Amino acid sequence: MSPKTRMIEVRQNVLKQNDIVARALRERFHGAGVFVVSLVSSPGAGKTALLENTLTLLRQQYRVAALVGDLATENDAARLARSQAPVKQIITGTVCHLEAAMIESALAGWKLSDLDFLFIENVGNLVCPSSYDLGEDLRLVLMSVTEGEDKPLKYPTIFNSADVALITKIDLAAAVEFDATAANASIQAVRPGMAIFDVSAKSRQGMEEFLDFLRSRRDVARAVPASQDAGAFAAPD
Ligand SMILES: Nc1nc2c(ncn2[C@@H]2O[C@H](COP(=O)(O)OP(=O)(O)O)[C@@H](O)[C@H]2O)c(=O)[nH]1
Ligand SMILES: [Mg+2]
Repeated sequence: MSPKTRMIEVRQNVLKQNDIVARALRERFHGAGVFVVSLVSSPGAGKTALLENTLTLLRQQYRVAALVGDLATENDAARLARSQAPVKQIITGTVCHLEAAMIESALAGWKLSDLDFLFIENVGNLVCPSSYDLGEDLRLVLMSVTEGEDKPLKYPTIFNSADVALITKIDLAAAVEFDATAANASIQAVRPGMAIFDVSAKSRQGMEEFLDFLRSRRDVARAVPASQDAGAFAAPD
């Protein structure tokens, strides 16, 4: 057996184990009636800024909480905690993505049935998080106007693993001569029909439409029996 064959086998086993934990998490989330939304993007695309706003605005009406993953520091948890929502930092050390088992451990001590929404900010990375199901109902992929319109073409896997795209920092679009038509075409080329929201965490442009979307997706998810919902995530090959 070559070392390469062995590496592939180990990777398949890790992913399989993750899928088992993720499936159990998804059933637990659904049983508790909590709608779980994860965020993936490159570092600095604006996940924490968007999430801080989301928690602050949704908290007026819903019970919300967040988990946030980074290789090091509790900086993002401190930013998110300004919303007054319960927040926990997951420190991954050298690991470039969150795994379902990390979510399971981080949830110890939290009563899920006390929550309407749980948000999970993944480690900033456009490659590693794509293969790991976290049991979430909805995965958002963020792409900021400063990153280049062709990012979806360069990193198709992460866009394929997500349900919805958000174009962030839209307040900076004119300053960086952002080409919205090209960006939308890149996303649609990789994932035809994908819903796209333009948002700014600074000006809050687009936030209400985005929050309305989250509310309606939660209402729809809660109307579906748990048995029909399990295994919604399709990890890319
Ligand atoms: N102008 C502008 N800056 C933003 C926006 N969202 C985030 N930023 C800035 O972009 C940087 C990275 O944001 P952060 O939320 O930490 O990104 P993350 O690494 O994806 O969590 C910070 O300096 C933010 O203040 C936005 O909507 N508009
Ligand atoms: Mg962050």
